[in-house]
Amino acid sequence: MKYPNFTKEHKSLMAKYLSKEVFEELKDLKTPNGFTLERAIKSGVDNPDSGIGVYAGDIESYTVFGALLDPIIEEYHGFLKSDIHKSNLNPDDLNAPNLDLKNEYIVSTRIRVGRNLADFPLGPAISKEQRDEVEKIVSSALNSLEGSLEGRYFPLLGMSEEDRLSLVQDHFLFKAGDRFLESAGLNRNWPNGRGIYHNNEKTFLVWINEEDELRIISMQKGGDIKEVFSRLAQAIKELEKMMKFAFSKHLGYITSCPTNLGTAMRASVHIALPKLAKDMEKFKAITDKYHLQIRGVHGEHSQSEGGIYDISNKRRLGVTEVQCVQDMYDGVKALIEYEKALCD
Ligand code: ADP
Ligand code: DAR
Repeated sequence: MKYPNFTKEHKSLMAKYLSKEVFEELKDLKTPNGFTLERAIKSGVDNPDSGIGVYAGDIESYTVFGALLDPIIEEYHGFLKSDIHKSNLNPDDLNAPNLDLKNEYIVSTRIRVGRNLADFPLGPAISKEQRDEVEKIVSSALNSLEGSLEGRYFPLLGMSEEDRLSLVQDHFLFKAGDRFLESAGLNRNWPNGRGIYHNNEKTFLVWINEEDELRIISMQKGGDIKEVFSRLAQAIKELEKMMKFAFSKHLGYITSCPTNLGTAMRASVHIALPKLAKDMEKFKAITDKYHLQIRGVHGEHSQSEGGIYDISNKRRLGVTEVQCVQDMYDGVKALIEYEKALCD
């Protein structure tokens, strides 16, 4: 492996921290699953517009390639090698009375976590056989759920393109063909081993083998953030009775992308802020103050439509799940108050 030919366009944290010295230290190392530095950084080398530019192939990647990943995690999350991650999924600790009882602003609420099975590699290093085994284990566990979580698993293999596009358009299913995931080896054998589970009300969903082996999702129309969080917490508790997730005391829940480590949680609302949208400087000042991220209505790398924005927590590691949701809630409360003030 040769040192990558970085250009001035390569602005990722990987390009920033992969010095020649770190490269020489790591270039010949392999994890127990045979994952190499070359595979870890391929997405960031192929896609100069990457923000992070590196994916882990297994939990061991975070120690074997620590000379590169530790400074990236420290800069992105403000989280030191010596720090310990704490988890709290108790909805009773969330202070979140409904912000929008008249449904004037919040179109929908969605809270998701990423999870990976403890006894398997992560997506970038997993084999086809292993990924198919993950699909079998997780889908059979999901199909055994009862009560409000009861539903059905739909494999992508054999799904009509019409049904797939309809699920994507309804914001229920992941899009295919992300170039960052492609370079990271996360789209290998597509669509084998991928699919979606949803309960009968389509308020509880699980993606299998997209960027992580599970994306556990609770979502519904409107702004009852606490109800969405409570459903997610209940679902995670049920699933943890049936499978063991990759976790470390230092990094929390282990994910393929370092940005999702810790809680692996993104709590978002789709919210209409037509007045504030005309003052993006003020908009961004508020989202920065409350550690929030702005995305478009079709998720990452998409644009807003009709003045509706996807607003979510940015912090995932070194904060608890309750704090992630509280970040989002408190920020959305401030955004709505400012939007109302602009209408007065
Ligand atoms: P993730 O949240 O899993 O990291 P994305 O940001 O790409 O992934 O979003 C995945 C899908 O979830 C997209 O179709 C997006 O429109 C949808 N989505 C995200 N937040 C919400 C929300 N609050 N309400 C409805 N759909 C949402
Ligand atoms: N393409 C990666 C994405 C980083 C965060 N988003 C994730 N994990 N979906 C990058 O380095 O920009």
